[in-house]
Amino acid sequence: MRIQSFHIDQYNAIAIKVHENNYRITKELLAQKSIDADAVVEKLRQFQIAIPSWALGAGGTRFGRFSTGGEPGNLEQKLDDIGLLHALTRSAGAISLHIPWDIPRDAQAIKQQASELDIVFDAMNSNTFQDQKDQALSYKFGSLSHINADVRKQAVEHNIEVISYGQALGSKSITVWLADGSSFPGQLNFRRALDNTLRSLQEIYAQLPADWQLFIEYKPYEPYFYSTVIQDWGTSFLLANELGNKAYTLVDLGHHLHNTNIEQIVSTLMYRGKLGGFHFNDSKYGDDDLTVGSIKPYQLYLIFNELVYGLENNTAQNPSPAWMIDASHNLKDPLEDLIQSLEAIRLAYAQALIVDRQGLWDAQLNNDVSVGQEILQDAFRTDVRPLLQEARLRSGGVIEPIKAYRYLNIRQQLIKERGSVTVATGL
Ligand code: LRH
Ligand code: MN
Repeated sequence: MRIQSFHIDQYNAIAIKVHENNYRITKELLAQKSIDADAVVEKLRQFQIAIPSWALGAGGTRFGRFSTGGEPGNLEQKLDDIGLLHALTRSAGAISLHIPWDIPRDAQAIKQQASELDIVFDAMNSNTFQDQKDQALSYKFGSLSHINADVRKQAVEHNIEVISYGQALGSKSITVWLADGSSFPGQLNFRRALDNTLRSLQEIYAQLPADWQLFIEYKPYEPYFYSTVIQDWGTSFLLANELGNKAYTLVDLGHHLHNTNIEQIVSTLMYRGKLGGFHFNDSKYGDDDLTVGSIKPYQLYLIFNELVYGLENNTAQNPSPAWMIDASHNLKDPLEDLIQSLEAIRLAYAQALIVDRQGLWDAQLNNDVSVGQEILQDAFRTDVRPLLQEARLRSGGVIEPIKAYRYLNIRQQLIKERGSVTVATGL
């Protein structure tokens, strides 16, 4: 299914009057604070977020999986679904592939289809946390950290193969997340595991094209429940510094122990120019991979507050981070879930863009704690949704994507085209 411009116009005709009034009011309100609403809208139009190729179907847990129907059964259909998201929101202009779940059989054809949909290829993802049926050696006891050099070699070669798939598609980065770890004290020698991991990453880094980046994703636990080799930002930061200036730390919001101050981690990584990118999602307990902003929207805003400040004061030349979603959909329609995640990320960004930076800086200089909070929460409590709607409208998208998605009966169309039993590869 492809969305045509008449579909967009048909829906916007319903919502335009109310939107124009809301945008005029918001523009005046921000002008009183000498904030140029149009400038924020332009920044929002440039802000594109990568959709994970592994999150376009109904995910599952070990307790079960409930199909959505009309799920994409191959990479071409996944690209079409991201094309639908991008047509509606004009903010999903990138895909992040996971190999081998989404091997591009015909890279040229996939690249052609993506460019027709105005989609680029963001970070590639390797997978040494599952054994593939034709695999010689198992990753049960690790991959890049494995005690057996042949297993490490197999995992290094897989990552280099993933880079070559990415080169064929025009991607410029690879994310390495390792499940490697242990579930019982005494199972692993921490030092040897970390040293093996560093030397394996150095072999991969040596094959990284000059204009590529390598993102090292950390996670405290799961699938193992006593130790994880790359457990926290400090370990990822250590490895990225050992590797060189093309290596960075990737922050998955769900990969933190309770009440971790993630916005401070973001500030610290940018302080040394080592923030590579994000896997946006939300969580209440573990790595729940829930809709972004559905549980802790204020934390997401505080993270963007550090990002906007860090990019406006980029002394360490931190590159523009990779903006990617990493979520799993067990209850909602995957496309509606992703639309809501895109909205939450862009709301937090817009709120961070309207913070009175000079006022906050002065309050901090004077240790005026109350005013500091007042300034931060004033932006968070400002309804910036008309700015996001205006950005979509100016970019040829719809004013309200979820309502348009329902109005255009997209899921029903997909079920008619693909049936109700297709299962998308991924989590
Ligand atoms: C690990 C992770 C990683 C992916 C996987 C799909 O929890 O966040 O980013 O490879 O999810
Ligand atoms: Mn992730």
